[in-house]
Amino acid sequence: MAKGTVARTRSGSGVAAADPEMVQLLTPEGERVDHPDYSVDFSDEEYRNLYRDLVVVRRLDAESTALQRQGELGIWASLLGQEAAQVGSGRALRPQDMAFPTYREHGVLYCRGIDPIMPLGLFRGVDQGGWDPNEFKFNMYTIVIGAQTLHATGYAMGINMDGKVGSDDGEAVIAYFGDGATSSSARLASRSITARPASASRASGSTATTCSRPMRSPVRRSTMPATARARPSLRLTPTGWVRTRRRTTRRATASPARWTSGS
Ligand SMILES: Cc1ncc(C[n+]2csc(CCOP(=O)(O)OP(=O)(O)O)c2C)c(N)n1
Repeated sequence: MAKGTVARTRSGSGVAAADPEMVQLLTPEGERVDHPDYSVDFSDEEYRNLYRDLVVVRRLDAESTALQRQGELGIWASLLGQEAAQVGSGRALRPQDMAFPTYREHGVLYCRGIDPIMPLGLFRGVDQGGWDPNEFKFNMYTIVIGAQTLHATGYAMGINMDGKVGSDDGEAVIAYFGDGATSSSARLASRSITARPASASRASGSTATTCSRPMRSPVRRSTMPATARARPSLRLTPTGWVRTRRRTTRRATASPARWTSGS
């Protein structure tokens, strides 16, 4: 801990004054700093347990990477270098809190008590992962970049409507995503929906998303399915997208009424 150094806090740009401040407990140089509300005082055993978690998830990751190299897995999304961010946030969650991972949060999965062998089925292509998200409060891995930020936002809106916030038995929601996802349309839409993007960054990006006000606009141009924008010959019907006669004239697609009617 840096002596006499106080943790930095700042409001995110464009965030209303009532919004929570970002709390930063590590300097960019990796130096621990003190904070009156967030001091950490672990016992030796707790430190040993956290360190054990780091070693275990790195070992599991190394083994899974080896399985991928041997052709046993089609692909493996390694957590190498993100162990502390995952174990730290995973162990900070209470049982009732809900986590929305990408495809790389094996350390958080481990902290939620899920058998760490379960993601191997997904990466081998034989199942979808297989754990019960409700039982473990850990959603299924999400391959579509940024999509889980919308799922987390909707979930946060739900617990907000249920009044499960601001008390000891209140629930928190955390969504993980990489820096590439920050420019995905899903992430931008979830950000525009949420009132309080109280957030923290992991080594390669994660954000805790909370929500306390409704969506501003139910349909935004940027959230239209890419297929609808790129393929005006597709039409949305109650049973899904159907292919229609390809247009020969250029039509405006800015109006939702036009691109959904297919006329
Ligand atoms: C909507 C969508 N577009 C493209 C991809 C292909 N894809 C898989 S991983 C990846 C990179 C994601 O980068 P980042 O969000 O930084 O996460 P990282 O994997 O680096 O943790 C992309 C583009 C995808 N899965 N989903």
